[in-house]
Amino acid sequence: MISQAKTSHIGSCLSVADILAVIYGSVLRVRPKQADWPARDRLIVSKGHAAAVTYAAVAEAGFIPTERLAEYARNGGQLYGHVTHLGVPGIEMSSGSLGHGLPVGAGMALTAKRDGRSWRVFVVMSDGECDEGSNWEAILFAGHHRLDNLVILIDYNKIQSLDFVDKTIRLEPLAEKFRAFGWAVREVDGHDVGAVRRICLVVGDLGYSVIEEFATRYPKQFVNAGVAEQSMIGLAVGMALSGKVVFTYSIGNFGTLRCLEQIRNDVCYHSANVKVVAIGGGLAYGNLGVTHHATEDVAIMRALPNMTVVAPGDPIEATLATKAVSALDGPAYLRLGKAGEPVVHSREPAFELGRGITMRDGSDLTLIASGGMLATAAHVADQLSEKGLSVRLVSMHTVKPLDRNAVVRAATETRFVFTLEEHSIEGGLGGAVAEVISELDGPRAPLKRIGLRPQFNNVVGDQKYLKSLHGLDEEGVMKTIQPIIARSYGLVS
Ligand SMILES: Cc1ncc(C[n+]2csc(CCOP(=O)(O)OP(=O)(O)O)c2C)c(N)n1
Repeated sequence: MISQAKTSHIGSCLSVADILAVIYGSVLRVRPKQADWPARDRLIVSKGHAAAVTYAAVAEAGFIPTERLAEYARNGGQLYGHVTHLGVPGIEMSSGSLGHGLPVGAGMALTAKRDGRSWRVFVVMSDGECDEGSNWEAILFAGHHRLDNLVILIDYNKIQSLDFVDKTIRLEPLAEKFRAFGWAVREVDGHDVGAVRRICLVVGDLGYSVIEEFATRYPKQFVNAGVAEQSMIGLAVGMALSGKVVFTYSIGNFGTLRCLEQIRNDVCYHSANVKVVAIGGGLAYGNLGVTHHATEDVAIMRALPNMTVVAPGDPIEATLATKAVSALDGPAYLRLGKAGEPVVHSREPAFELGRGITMRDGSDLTLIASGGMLATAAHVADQLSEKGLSVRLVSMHTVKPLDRNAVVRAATETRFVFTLEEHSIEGGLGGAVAEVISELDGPRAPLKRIGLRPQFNNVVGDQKYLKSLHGLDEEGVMKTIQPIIARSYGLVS
């Protein structure tokens, strides 16, 4: 089954090998010796378990030498048992987790439309893959936007992992479902290579122009969260892999945790230039409930390779951080407040990702704060100074990569280190600082992580109220810090 948005095609075949042979062999406009040729057609094999035939087609088309096929699933080779892009020219996108390819393909097709480019996007999917909700979001999106440069080829072999498709989740009438979403559908025998080829070649001949519409409706480089969060990441990756810097945003956890696996596999693994923005980090959406609290997001994003994690401390840092992640070549997670946060800096500080801002120097203790806790930390620093203590205050706006030097200096030059964050004490800023300090040789200051208890809130409250319950208001932080200092070193009477 072959489908093209407002002109898309779908076909029946028992194996995807014939389809790939046709597409790589005579449909795709590509340059095997210049795999990243910007004007190339894009092919995404979303059913990544079809890796063996995909690599064979890539080799046959001349992207890699045939001898490299011996690397397939072999120790030390690069040809994984699921389709991988790393070290394999001719592969646009790694796959293996079903349901990722089409949203990315839709993002690529959208970019081509907006930029007035003539390249086309082909996505090879499986029938079992049609069970994935992310695909239906993308099908809806592509149909709505009439992406007539996007073609899905569904290997409709009627069998999926554990049983027949009909016995798992019935897809019929599949063609009609696509048509109802605004797609044109053709059904062909997938083994009839002539028929598959004829259908693929008509793609793009329909001349439906929506370029102007896109240019006016979408501000450049932004994916509007008008699409649901799963597809949003895929679309963004598609656009980023087509050369854009793309920002996605949603509130609380929605833009990160719902599509976590897509962020890992599609954004981070591809080092795609996607900036995931959370509006309302921490308890900003307090009384909307636990579902809206972003309280583990930093820990989870921080664990992802290639991801930069930024939680600016005030509106001035937020502006600087936005510019900095925009200029960064690669993925970033920008965790913002909900607006209305107090300004802490009296003038614009020097801002560099991965470098904490020392806002005041001191030798008794260091407060290291991220996100909105910077304001509280500044007030606490004032209070402690009034008591005669010499307080160092560091705004650690970038949690990853962490400013290791600033942490080491805090732990060796001052006598106590406290981290302050509106996030679970597990795995966020406190966790990151603890990792550095615990691996230090020699004497070092004790660390206390001040943050949210790692549990779901069971009472309703706005941000201020909930923060006070967790001891994250000024009074609560003082209550935590004072006895530690007094007990251990007698600095406070
Ligand atoms: C998100 C996700 N869940 C589960 C799997 C495990 N898995 C691998 S192949 C497959 C289904 C195979 O059937 P189908 O998708 O129809 O592909 P075909 O057998 O036709 O190639 C599944 C569930 C996966 N790859 N991704």
